[in-house]
Amino acid sequence: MQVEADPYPFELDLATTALVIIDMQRDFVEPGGFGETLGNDVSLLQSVVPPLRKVLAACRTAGMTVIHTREGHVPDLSDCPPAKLHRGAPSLRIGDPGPKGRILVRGEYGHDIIDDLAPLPDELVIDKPGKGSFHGTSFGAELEARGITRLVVTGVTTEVCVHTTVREANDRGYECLVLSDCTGSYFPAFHEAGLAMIAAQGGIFGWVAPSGAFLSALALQEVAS
Ligand code: TIU
Repeated sequence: MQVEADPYPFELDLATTALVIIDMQRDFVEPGGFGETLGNDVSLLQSVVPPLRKVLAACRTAGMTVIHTREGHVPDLSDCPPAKLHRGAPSLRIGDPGPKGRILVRGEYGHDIIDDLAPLPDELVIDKPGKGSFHGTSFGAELEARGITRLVVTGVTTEVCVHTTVREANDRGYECLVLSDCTGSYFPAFHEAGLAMIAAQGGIFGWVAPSGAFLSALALQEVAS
């Protein structure tokens, strides 16, 4: 089965494909978290939630591997490079107390994934200190252990953690399909440009498709099997 995608159809093989949901945490998509401390309008990310809920439900029904990631740091911030901690002039820094707990710290309410997309107990959650999902994590080893070679990538933000993860994955030999309406940015122009960069040059980093195209292929796959 194939997903109609840019720049050409993406081969769908459920046994070797994982749905990856990047950083759908309160810290990024709700007020009072890390995203807002950086000066962003977090309401811009809300449009990602309904289509991503549908995709998550469909992937669970199809029995696909589902992996969630969370960006954040251990409570003593020993895994937060000073360069990240001191960057810019946010209203609150990583580790400062905020309305949803300490900003971007593991175990805090704000650090966790939003209720609408809460992981099931058997789904893998990768805690990552950086923007990419491979750096400083067991993500690569977990994919290898499961025989996963293809990633359907969703989450936030398109040009930061989604892009970094797709670039890291692409260099490691993974085939990545990014779902355009299941990713989002605080900067709509960056979202559009970020998606265009992935599919340009014959798919230099991977493929891009709307979730509808992915869901159609998934439904056909289930009928066929
Ligand atoms: N600031 C921003 O756009 N994103 C991040 O800091 N992290 C993620 O993208 N998850």
